[in-house]
Amino acid sequence: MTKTSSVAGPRSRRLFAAAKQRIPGGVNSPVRAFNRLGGSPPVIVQGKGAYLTDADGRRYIDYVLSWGPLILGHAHPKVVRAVQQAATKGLSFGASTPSETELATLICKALPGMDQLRLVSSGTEATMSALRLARAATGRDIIVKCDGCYHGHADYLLVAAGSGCATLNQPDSAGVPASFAAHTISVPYNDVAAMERVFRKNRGRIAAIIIEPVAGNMGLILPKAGYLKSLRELCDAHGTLLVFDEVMTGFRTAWGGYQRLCQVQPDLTCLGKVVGGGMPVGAYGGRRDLMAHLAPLGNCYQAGTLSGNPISVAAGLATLKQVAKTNFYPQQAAQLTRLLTGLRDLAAKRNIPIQLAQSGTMWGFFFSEKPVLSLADALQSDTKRWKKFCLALYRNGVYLAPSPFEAAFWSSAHGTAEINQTLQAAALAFDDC
Ligand code: KE4
Repeated sequence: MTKTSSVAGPRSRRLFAAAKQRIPGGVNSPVRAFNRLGGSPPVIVQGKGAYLTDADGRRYIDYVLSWGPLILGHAHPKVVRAVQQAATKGLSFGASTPSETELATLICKALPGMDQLRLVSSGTEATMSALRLARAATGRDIIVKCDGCYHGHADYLLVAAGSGCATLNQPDSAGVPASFAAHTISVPYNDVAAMERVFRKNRGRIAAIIIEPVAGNMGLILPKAGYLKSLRELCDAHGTLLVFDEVMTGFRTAWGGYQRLCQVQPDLTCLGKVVGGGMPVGAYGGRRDLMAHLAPLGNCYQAGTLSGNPISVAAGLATLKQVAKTNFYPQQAAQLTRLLTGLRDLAAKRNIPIQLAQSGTMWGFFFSEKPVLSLADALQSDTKRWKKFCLALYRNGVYLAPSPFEAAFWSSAHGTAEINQTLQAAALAFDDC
């Protein structure tokens, strides 16, 4: 594909200009903006399998997959059919339905220690509700998170946050009164000593640690061996609840979530993305005694008009039934490993220092000589080289998040052809950067 000044073609540019008239920054979520790449983003008109098509008819191999949910790729026939069939029975009832119980049961059986869950409509609602529950159950106020982890945009979680906050250099958000964030403490990821210091200073006052067991919102950063187990032991020693934010990793790294791989059982788990199959679904759950604090059983209130929406639930059920098939995760992870091995070889041949990471069907990379274990490390990576590399990939038909502080994803719709095309594009991109 020839080099153009902008990634977006003329129609996309016109459409994006119109979007900016009515939608702040032209986007309904800041991560979609092209602030780090410059120019305007392709405006997407269709997704099919592993591919996106933009308004100018340009096709891209998609490794964003709607920021994680589309583990089967775009418009999977079985997911589309499930949504169509559900829609013919009505779009929303605001009442109990058989399908929401089926989805709750399927998820609870997949996550050890999850007796019950509540369905909500986004990851933000899941984490916000789980932490309110943790505060209610412990009677404590302080929440501890990690620098660069992103848990949605609840006021008190926009503290040293990753994802779009890191991308835009806004780790804390305007509009959040200091008093709202006063009970939130953030420490470096992968740093047990820092976490221990916080517990020593706040003995008996910490309601919960919330953590992404694999950090996917500052690029992809894996936990150091034993790190998550140390957090579990700290929580046990201090009567604090351990909350795994598996909105991204849940049913993405393994059936159930990363907790199945690392063998560390949190007290509460937050889910989203894959469990909705591309439709608005979040969930949070854990032990029955904890969930009993929730209204109408207890006095911890949480609600939602479209929670458990039957159309969204249909998409989630159809998706999970597909990934429940034997060998789905090992097969797809092995395919993704082929891609990363190819990328590693291409960079090595050009003496380009790159750190590649994978967890199941999610992956990431940094241009860095040294391993990246924390937000501070990620911020020191070569983001200038990342920009050139990413722009060249776009121009050669590969679609990645427009930020070095996001994870990338794989779907079962990707295969050998997409690996080969991606490596051809990457070879040109490595030569460009
Ligand atoms: P949502 O409210 O966006 O559904 O989920 C918030 C959330 C919570 N926890 C984790 C670990 C997450 O990754 C997210 C959302 N992820 C971002 C991308 N890194 C969503 C994309 C966006 O903000 O538009």
